[in-house]
Amino acid sequence: MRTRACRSSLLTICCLLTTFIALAQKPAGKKAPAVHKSAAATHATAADAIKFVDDAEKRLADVTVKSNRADWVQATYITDDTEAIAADGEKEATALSTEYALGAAKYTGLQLPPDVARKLLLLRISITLPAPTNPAEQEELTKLRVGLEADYGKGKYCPSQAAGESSPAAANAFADAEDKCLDITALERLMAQSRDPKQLLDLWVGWHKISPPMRPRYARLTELSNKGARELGFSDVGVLWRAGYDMPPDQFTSDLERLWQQVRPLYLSLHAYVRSQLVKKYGPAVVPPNGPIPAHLLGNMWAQEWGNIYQLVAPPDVKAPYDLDELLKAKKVAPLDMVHYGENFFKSLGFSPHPQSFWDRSQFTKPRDRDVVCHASAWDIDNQEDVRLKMCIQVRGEDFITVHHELGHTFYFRAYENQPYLFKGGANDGFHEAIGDTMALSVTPEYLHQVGLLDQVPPASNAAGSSDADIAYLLRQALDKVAFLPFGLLIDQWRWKVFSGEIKPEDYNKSWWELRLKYQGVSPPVARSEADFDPGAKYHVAASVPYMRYFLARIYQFQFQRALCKEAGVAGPLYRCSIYGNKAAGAKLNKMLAMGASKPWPDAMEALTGQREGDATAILDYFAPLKKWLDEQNAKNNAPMGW
Ligand code: X8Z
Ligand code: ZN
Repeated sequence: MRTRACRSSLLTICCLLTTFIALAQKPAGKKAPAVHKSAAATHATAADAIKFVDDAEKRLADVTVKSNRADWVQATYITDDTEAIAADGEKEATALSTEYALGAAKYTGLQLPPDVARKLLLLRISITLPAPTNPAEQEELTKLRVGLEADYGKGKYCPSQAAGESSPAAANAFADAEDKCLDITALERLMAQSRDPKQLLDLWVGWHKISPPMRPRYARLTELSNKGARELGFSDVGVLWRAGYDMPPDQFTSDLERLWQQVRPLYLSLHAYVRSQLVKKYGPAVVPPNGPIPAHLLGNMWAQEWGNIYQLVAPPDVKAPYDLDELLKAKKVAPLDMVHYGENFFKSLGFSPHPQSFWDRSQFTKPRDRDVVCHASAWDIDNQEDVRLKMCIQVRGEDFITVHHELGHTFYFRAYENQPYLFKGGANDGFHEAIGDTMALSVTPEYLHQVGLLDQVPPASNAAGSSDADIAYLLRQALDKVAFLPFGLLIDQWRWKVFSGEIKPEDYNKSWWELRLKYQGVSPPVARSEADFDPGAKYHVAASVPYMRYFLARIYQFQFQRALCKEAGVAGPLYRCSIYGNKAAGAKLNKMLAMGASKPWPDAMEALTGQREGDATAILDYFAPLKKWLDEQNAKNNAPMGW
């Protein structure tokens, strides 16, 4: 039933036990409406509960398929009409889900078959933005959500002076842009390529102008969805989101802190090293040697992944093993070929190919003639065969990895297609986000050589330790994987506080930058104020897609890879392991994927890894040679740590 990965799924699957939901449903201070009449009070029987769940599965399946189709058309053709149609579909689906979420409470306290009990629990927590029961407010909320996502999709920056004094890359992009306006795809490309701090600043500021108009609507969306959450018995939407991890919400919060503390020293080493290199490049007036890194200099609009500045921070004496952007271009790989590489990877593990409809109905590249939501996503339209990918693929390494990420979702959809409707979902949402990334960890130099993209494999590490090529590869990987960790963690720290009321609308921007400073050690490149709304310039905030899933996925994917490499019998360091072509690893993975959401996530984790918890030792093992190298470099350069 998890229909859209990387979308504000109406029915995002999560899992938990009765006791956890009881703990989640303690409205703090605010009185929840009396919706929870227990079985004893209503004289409901186990047979009633079974019938209720059966009905819910049938009706929700129907209504969500309709809503998915409307959402698909809207996301791939943004107009006022498609926006209205999508909002209508979402309204109907939300109303029905709310009805079932409220109704499920009637059966608490009954002795039920475990799968029925689990489905009832899932029904109660699976609405991302619950709407109040009042139809007018339902309509208002769905219009707000769809409208905010559409605004993001339509967002553009139209520089007043086009090519003028810009770098050659910018000049080309400006020349290409028919209307001299840059959408997020073009802006991302420029942010990745430009090394001119003035131009980077201009692009950064330009994009962040799309979001101030979202601010009042975002505040209203928060108010309405909180009202919906309270009607369901949760004190706010953040508590509802945290209830989806088979443990009490507070325990989930401390578990995240445990994981963050495991990886924080690695992040600090990377941050210190990158900053010291950026000081060399831009000078201490632009990059403070002891302070936070200005957010426009890291090769990415949100400073969330830093791989695009690899060339800037790579030590001059260490040759990069390869540049995936260049390999793809040299081999004349087209966007569609990139999807075929990804699909072939899954096929090599024993997965069935995607049906023809996937190739016919997906959006792989940006249409020339209309606004679309370019942010990549994977769709399960009909809970069966009709899976799709929506991207604006550019031929570059970053998108090669994103294609694998998205296919992780679509192959997960297919793997659990025989589960009953309410169990069609990831073990938790972090699992869904981790599968494709796990596959991309197998995109090693050896793998690229095997598939004909890389002519020569760089020398492997020797007995004495890691080779230069290994360090270069690991640094490139860390700039994406490790740099992302605090970003992944902070987005929902912000939203949870917004939902709980701890952050008020008048402090939206200030608190955003406080968190970015605290966790990431980055700063806004120009002074910001409450006239800005920088969170809204990030897709997942505008579109109301929960984000903690990506932090979890960064931890899980290394655990999954460690287990799969063991299953495949691949010896040697984890970072050199590719499971490409290994059917035993594929079978083990499929076993976990096919469980869908039918069991609490620790059971799924155990099926693949033998462990029952998130464990950052796998990511630390993977990067261990790099951590040693970074610490040596930082000591040699007298690079200060922290900010
Ligand atoms: O949104 C995504 C995917 C779709 S689920 C492309 N990701 C996050 C982001 O772009 O912010 C993948 C990594 C983090
Ligand atoms: Zn995803």
